[in-house]
Amino acid sequence: MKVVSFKICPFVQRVTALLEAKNVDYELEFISLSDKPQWFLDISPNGQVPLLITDGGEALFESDAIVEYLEEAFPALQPELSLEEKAKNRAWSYLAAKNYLVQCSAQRSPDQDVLRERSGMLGKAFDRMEKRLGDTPYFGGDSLGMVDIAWLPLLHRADIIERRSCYDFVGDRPKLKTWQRQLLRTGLAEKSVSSDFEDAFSAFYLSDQTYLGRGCAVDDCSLSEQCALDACC
Ligand SMILES: N[C@@H](CCC(=O)N[C@@H](CS)C(=O)NCC(=O)O)C(=O)O
Repeated sequence: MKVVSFKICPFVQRVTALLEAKNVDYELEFISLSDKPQWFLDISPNGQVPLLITDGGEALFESDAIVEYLEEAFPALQPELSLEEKAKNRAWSYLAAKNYLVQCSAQRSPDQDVLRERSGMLGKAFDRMEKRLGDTPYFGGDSLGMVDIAWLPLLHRADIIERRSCYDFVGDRPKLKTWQRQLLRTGLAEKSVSSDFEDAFSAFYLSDQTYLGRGCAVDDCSLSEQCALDACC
């Protein structure tokens, strides 16, 4: 099967992370979103990535629908769940997906006020998850499940931002932080993106056009020295 992709798209990463978690082989085809190829427009009802082309040639769209298809088409990550547990997991997964673009826009904030406002919106979802998380390594217990996969793109990006700009979207949410570390330890974050993902991501979100990229969001970190040298703030 083939995933039509755009390198830094979190919706795509949710799909590739699930394929990686299930050890399913797939090809990737990257397209330009500013100049979408005609073959893509011909088969994509919403004109968006991810698009999954199955081995039978069916084009599946909308990441929610694609991951549900993959969970049913290949051995389930969590086979023992009741219908009610599955419904709840979908709801917690939707909460992540609804916030992918919120996080993208927060990362692109041009100044402090905008960052504060957008980060606050993402923070509401993070607060809800912080309240829900228990003491197990993964959302649903001791093994990886669909909610973990849905939240991976958010927590992976938050980690890159923290490492490269010192700004911490997760903040003072200890359970979310522990869960973030656990998910990153699985290696799925790296496996589900291309090898130059971090550079491509940083070039877009941590450029001199963004508040985070200019290194202005932190007073107390090793980057502030560089920031002062560049007089960027
Ligand atoms: N609801 C869609 C959202 C996907 C989405 O927003 N993809 C973006 C890239 S991250 C895209 O294709 N944008 C191009 C466009 O909307 O024209 C899904 O879950 O698959």
